Amino acid sequence: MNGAESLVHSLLKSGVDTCFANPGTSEMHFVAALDRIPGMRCVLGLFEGVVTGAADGYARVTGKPAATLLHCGPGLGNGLANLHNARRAMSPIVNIVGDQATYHRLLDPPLTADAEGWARGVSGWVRTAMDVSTVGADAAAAVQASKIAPGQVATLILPSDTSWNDGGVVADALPELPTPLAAPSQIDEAAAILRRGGEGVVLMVGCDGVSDAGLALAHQIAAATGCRAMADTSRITPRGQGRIVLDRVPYVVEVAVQAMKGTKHLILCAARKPVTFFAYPGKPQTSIPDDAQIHVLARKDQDPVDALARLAAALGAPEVAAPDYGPRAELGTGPLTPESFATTVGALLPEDAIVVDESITYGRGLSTFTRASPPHIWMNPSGGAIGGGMPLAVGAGVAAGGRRVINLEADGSGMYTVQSLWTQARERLDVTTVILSNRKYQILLGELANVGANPGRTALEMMDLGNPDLDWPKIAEGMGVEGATADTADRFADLLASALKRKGPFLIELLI
Ligand SMILES: Cc1ncc(C[n+]2csc(CCOP(=O)(O)OP(=O)(O)O)c2C)c(N)n1
Repeated sequence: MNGAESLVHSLLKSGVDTCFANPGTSEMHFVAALDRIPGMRCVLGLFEGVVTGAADGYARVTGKPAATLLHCGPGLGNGLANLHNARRAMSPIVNIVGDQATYHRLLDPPLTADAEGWARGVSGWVRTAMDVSTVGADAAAAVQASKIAPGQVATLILPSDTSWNDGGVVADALPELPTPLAAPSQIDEAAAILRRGGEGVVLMVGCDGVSDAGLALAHQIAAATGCRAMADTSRITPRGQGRIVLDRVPYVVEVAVQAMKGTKHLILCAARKPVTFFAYPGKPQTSIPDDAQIHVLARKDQDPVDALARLAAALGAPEVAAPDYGPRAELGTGPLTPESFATTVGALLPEDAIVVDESITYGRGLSTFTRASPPHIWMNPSGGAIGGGMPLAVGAGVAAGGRRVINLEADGSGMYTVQSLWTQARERLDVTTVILSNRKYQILLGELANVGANPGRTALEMMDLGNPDLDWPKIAEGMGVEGATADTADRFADLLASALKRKGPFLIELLI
């Protein structure tokens, strides 16, 4: 058995059965091993940003890692932005980077780069497999590391000689490391604050706290004490009728400051104190008032659901039903507006849908108008690196098991990783993509004003995606995905209703 074969066997033994790949010469033995070993689903992405973003989307839906297969430092480099998004989402990923043979690396051939160094910025665990006999054990260790709470990227660099040499040894799965529980003092401190009353107290829940169980407990605590429960970053957000939907801190600084005004105590449960996306001249860096006290109910590496359950018990907070979000949104009619777009999505969202939201500026009505839709899950590219949405939809589509993926995608962001459509066609994924074609980097026009810059023609041209206009149905068709254009809400409703019924991918371009 060669090293590559021991790697594939060991990954399978550790429960990793899906690999998003873009291989090169140094990965040929891994690819050849896949022919001989059944059980690994291998999905080709035509750019490494698709590969890494898809592994993120897969992890978010299944809760378990997929493997990637990337080629040397430059292949890893192409995949870094979406590994960054995965790091921010705390997604478990076994990130495999093939590299130069151990003895050839010394000659500094063209594709040689500091792969370990590049990996380190996005990975919680990095190892280079240096000997064929330990590649299997390295793979098992990478899977174990990727699952350490709250989840992380584990990068295994694989020199080609450790792949092709004989002497591979298959490793058994390593046990999942237990997630530490919050200390009693953490629960006591939060309980003491909340016993004094919930006025001015914000309970901020993140990571796996944003799960059905965690959200129900946060809602229970809020109902019993009058505090405000809010959500921070998580891999996915369960939403819809019958579920608890928590507010988030808004993006725009002034709106965020207003929303968080009066906060006296901020209780963090696997969450971070909110900071603004950027600094702006003369504006605050956080929406939390300076005199607010911070309390840590659970760190990110501690179990947030357990901490919430113990806090609810300490407070004697009884179970409460989810609020009724009222009637479902109705189909939009007339011109396309953020509202008619959002109500149409809300009206048609199928039960158990997986929504990948990279709608940037046009999605501002979505959270309101999808609240009363049937239960579904929601995800965003968590690290703010645009171009995450379409790859997330690929990974979610591979993991979906019959569920529908709806990717709401701003046109500028979509162009970063547009090759995702080809993988969707090839794998026949049930992904419906809605492109929000404003032919602008709209959000940056707002940011110009926010930073106090004074734009002239050249500056404005840097935010204009027209001249030439992108023709999305043609782009999609060229990659094997059928598409159509809508310029009214009625036409959008017709197209979305029929796209959601058909098998396989479809793209709708909204001219907004
Ligand atoms: C990887 C990366 N590159 C660049 C940016 C800067 N950036 C933020 S938003 C944006 C444009 C977004 O335009 P689009 O996706 O069309 O959405 P719109 O603002 O028009 O709604 C850019 C370039 C970023 N966040 N991430």
